[in-house]
Amino acid sequence: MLDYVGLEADLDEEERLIRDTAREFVEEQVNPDIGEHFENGTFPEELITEMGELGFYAPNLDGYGLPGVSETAYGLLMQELEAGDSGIRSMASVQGALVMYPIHAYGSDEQKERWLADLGTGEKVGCFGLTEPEHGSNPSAMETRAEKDGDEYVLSGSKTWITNSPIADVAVVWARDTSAEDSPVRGFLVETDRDGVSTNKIDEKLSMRASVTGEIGLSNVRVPESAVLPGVSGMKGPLSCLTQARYGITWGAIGAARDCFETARDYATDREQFGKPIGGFQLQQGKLAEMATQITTAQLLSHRLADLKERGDLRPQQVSMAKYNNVSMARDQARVAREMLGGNGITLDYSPMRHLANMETVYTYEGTHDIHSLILGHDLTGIPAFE
Ligand code: TGC
Ligand code: FAD
Repeated sequence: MLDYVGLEADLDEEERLIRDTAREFVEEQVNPDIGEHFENGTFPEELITEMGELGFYAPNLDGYGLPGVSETAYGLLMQELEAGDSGIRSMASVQGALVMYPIHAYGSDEQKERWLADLGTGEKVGCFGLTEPEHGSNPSAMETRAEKDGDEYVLSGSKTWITNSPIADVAVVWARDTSAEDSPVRGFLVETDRDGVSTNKIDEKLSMRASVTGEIGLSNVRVPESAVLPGVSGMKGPLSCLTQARYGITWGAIGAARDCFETARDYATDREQFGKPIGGFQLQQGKLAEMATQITTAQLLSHRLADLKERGDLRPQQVSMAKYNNVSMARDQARVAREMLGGNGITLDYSPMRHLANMETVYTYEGTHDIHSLILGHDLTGIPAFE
């Protein structure tokens, strides 16, 4: 596997073990059927608990049966999962970074006891409801409301584009608490079988097909006060979860790009035209050289982020830079790999076109490429472009 500057040498034993476990899981359990799932628009749901048993959900957190592995190990895990398919990495990202993380960081002891172990094993599935039909890039304009009524809250509104909502047991729903001054955004743990909750599936996606995406309809849904995440108030709540998930995506995108590179290199050394392997022509070598260089640069960025995160120095803007660079890189390189495979490249027999289609979503979710460029622009100039 591509490791041009020998990053492997700096990994410790646990990091290698986690990477190898995930790589073997992808080779044996994901790769054989992923094309079929992509074609059918289904997620391999039988893998949800298996991924839990293998410790793929939030292993970088500790307590409640979670091992607290290094941020490098966590990143390598995301990289290997997305080398299989972005839908598999999304499953782990949402469950770990967007559902377990907020409960771990901001939940009450009771909420942690109730949910973390079951989410960690995959016995329960969670989803993260921030985006609304009219508010995607600017979630702070959300319309979903939580109104206090005695010792309950009544939630109304709708969320859309929610990964796993149709198969989730619990949704972390972000809503404005109208009972408090200035109606701050609060997080609510909403079981999806409560009266008034609907989770319709969004069909006919042309990207991220091996992942379930849906809506969350909330029609006067009553939840007890104990469903509120007590430890956070304001947009910092959801945005801090996004930083965790975006960090994983910076690694995941490298996995998808690396799989495209490996596929293109194998194909180029095997496929003959004009009497020799196409990989012997300078044009094709140039493409492979560019691909390897871009992937290696992205690897270095994510490894650096891991060190900063490990010592508590990572800034969200640095994560934005890596999401901006690495996902765009993976999208570009998937297209180059696809073209190197000629006509075969447009089929599901090879991975690049599937990765390329997935990258359209990854480029858009967790903050679009444009939004990350504006976050960087704000950081670099001190002038916010959003206002
Ligand atoms: P702003 O006024 O800038 O900040 C409000 C408060 O939040 C803090 N903050 C952050 N904290 C941690 N991480 C971050 N990334 C943070 N960004 C901001 C900030 O310090 C402030 O704290 P405090 O204490 O001063 O109150 O917030 P804003 O509302 O103006 O945000 C602007 C903007 C555009 C950057 C933000 O809205 C944004 O990132 N928009 C993009 C929306 C987005 O990424 N949505 C993703 C939805 S979830 C998803 O796509 C999941 S897909 C998962 C999968 O399947 O893998
Ligand atoms: P918009 O915000 O309407 O943007 C449309 C275009 O305008 C984009 O190109 C954008 O970059 C551009 N734009 C917007 N604002 C500006 C600006 N100020 N300056 C310049 N250009 C701008 N959300 C969740 O909450 N939970 C999930 O689990 C989840 N999973 C998802 C899964 C999939 C498969 C997809 C496709 C999306 C998912 N999302 C999820 C939603 C995702 O985060 C949003 O799609 C994303 O934040 C963009 O919002 P939008 O689609 O409304 O686009």
